[in-house]
Amino acid sequence: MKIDKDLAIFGILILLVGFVFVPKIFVGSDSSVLTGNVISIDSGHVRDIQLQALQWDWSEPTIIVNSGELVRIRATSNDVAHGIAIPVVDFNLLIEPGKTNIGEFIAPSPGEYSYGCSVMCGPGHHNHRGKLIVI
Ligand SMILES: [Cu+2]
Repeated sequence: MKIDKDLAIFGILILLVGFVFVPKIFVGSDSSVLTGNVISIDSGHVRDIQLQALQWDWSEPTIIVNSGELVRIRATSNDVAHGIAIPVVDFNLLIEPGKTNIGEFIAPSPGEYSYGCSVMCGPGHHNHRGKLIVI
């Protein structure tokens, strides 16, 4: 009779573990999708921006993104080396002729921000600027 009682207690413990801990694992993984900046990564959404830099302009002089989304810049140059610096998100990506360089940042809170070339690319470098609009 002692063995049957131990088995019953063991069975109850197994059931409790199943009911208490297993649902927590599923709730935990579901809720992590809904937190913080992880949203855009977990949902698979990436804002892909193809950007070509040239003396002294950009293929996308105005970049529009949604606040909180992951922005991926794929940058190329057909002339000389440039760079794209977006101070508000501490982003700086070198852009080299004949290459595609890729960088990512999380779009900040809504607003209008400026970006500019971070590599001395010739006499027009100081006006080599663009706009980042976050909605
Ligand atoms: Cu430049």
